[in-house]
Amino acid sequence: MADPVAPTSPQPAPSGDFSAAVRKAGLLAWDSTGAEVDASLRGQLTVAFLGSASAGKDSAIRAVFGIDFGEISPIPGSTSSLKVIPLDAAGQVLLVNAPGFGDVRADVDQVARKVMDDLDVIVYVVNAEGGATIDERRDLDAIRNGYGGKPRPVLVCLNKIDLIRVKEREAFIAATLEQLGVARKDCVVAAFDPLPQLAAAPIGVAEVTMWIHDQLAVSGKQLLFSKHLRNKAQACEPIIHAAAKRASVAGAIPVPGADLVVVTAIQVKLIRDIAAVHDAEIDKEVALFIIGELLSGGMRSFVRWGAEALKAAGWIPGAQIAEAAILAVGAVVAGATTFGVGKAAIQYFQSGRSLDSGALRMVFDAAAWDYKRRGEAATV
Ligand SMILES: Nc1nc2c(ncn2[C@@H]2O[C@H](COP(=O)(O)OP(=O)(O)OP(=O)(O)O)[C@@H](O)[C@H]2O)c(=O)[nH]1
Ligand SMILES: [Mg+2]
Repeated sequence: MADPVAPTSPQPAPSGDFSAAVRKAGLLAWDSTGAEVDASLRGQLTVAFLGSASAGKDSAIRAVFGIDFGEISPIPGSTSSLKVIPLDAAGQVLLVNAPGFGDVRADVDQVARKVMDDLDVIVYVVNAEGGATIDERRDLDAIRNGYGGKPRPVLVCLNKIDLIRVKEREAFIAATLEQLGVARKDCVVAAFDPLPQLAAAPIGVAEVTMWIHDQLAVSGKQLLFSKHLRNKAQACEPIIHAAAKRASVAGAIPVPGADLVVVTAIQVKLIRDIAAVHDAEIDKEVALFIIGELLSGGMRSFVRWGAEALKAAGWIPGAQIAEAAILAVGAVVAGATTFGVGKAAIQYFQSGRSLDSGALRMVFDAAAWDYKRRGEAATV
């Protein structure tokens, strides 16, 4: 067996070189990611909220998008039972609010029917109080098989869960899902408009947005969706998780000599996506400052941990040693730093674009450690 190569004596990573490398990779990524973000904001997205009377469709739309359906003019061709409203002036993003029963396409005109045929995602709201009915099962089966013959993702929301006693909830959820023939992964337990004495805030909104985001990632429409959500910070969560996952899969290592280009490109794109969700412009220099400051400035705790962990794994810049160990550490570092960059970017936009680097660093470090800890917990 070959002798393991002794790690080099611990030296701080050359942060000057590292900053320059990050900047170079960031500049490279800047131009290409701009076109990518623009492209993902084009196109058409339609999300439908279906369900029986009083199930909570309007409440769901209010909790997720922050709009009151009744106050916006529906597009012509809608009826009182099926309403279609645009979320933006160009009508790129449409919401449908309709009863679930029967073929609602039958009694609307061609425009609304076309909308129903082009649905991207369906949220089917069930009133938990009283449980699911046979009609709802039949209706849901028809919806799952597709309007216009096209099957599409259907999320079932068991709404008004606040009205079910806490100790009865789990059994109730299991029984209702069984009755509806729905897998747990395609269900969110929710209370979109809970009684204030039972829950202080809506329940399940983050899970609904996460589920829809992940479904839309297949067609590349997720950013268009996130941009219209009520809670901007929450809207960015699935984007950050997806980026961190991509970064860690890339297994690249944000220290000199490693595949910095891939991870930096993911991070630049992440910051641009977060800017788009906040409807804000982001300056190239600001984006590069955020990434550069967080990853290199002063070698703070998380980045220092990464550099030292890599050395412990036998990493020497430029050499191909203990590759598997390096990849494992590199994946954690890439995922965690990307997660941290995303959280710091949210902080930047939420604070009205104030570049307080001390505050950004605190957010970054806490998020990166948190991501690492949760990653370890998941692999135990
Ligand atoms: N306790 C409780 N009540 C809710 C919840 N969600 C909605 N409601 C109430 O249920 C009633 C119906 O809610 P809507 O959102 O109007 O339901 P809808 O599906 O749009 O109803 P229709 O358009 O009439 O079919 C309202 O009084 C809501 O306040 C919830 O999570 N918990
Ligand atoms: Mg309604």
